Amino acid sequence: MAYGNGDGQQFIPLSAGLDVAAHEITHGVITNTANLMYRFESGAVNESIADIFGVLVDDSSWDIGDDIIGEAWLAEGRTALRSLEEPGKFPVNDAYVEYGNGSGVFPAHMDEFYDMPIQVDNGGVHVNSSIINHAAFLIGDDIGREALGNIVYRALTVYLTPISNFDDTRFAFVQSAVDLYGEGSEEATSTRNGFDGVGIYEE
Ligand SMILES: [Ca+2]
Ligand SMILES: [Zn+2]
Repeated sequence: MAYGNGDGQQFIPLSAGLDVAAHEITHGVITNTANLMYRFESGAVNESIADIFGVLVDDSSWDIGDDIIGEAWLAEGRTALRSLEEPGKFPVNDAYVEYGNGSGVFPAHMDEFYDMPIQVDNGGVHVNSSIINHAAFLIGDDIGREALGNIVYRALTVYLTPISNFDDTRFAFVQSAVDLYGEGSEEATSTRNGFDGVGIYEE
């Protein structure tokens, strides 16, 4: 695997972040399981699952990249790349702002979805991923990281496919929670609530 060395200003060498390493290795797991197509919503789900396992492996926070930010960004108050807990803490790349609602920050709800063309970040894979990320945070905050990991891993390996969109991802996570913990379980209820919380509702 190849990681960037960073520019020494915004980033130090990216392999210094356990969450970044876990994110990249999870892409290998995804490619060999659901193989979510790396564009638009399926690509954002791919990115989100890499972030989810990033914060499950590096469980000191719900932020991605908090160990690899360089002096220049730290001085500006930029302490990580993305946050699952509070996506809107961090700005998106300047080039992406025009496709959103004007806030210029990562989205945490479908109301804030960035409508990006394929030429720009493969249709927003690193941006709209924050919506699924935040659902995962809401679930994990409720039932714990271990149960969240079990649910997401089952969804990835049993239910998600190359063309799964956000609605399909809700179905996959909820069904996995029901399979593992039961229809009336707290885990199943929390999973439904997590997706409701980001505006992805039962079809
Ligand atoms: Ca982290
Ligand atoms: Zn990635």
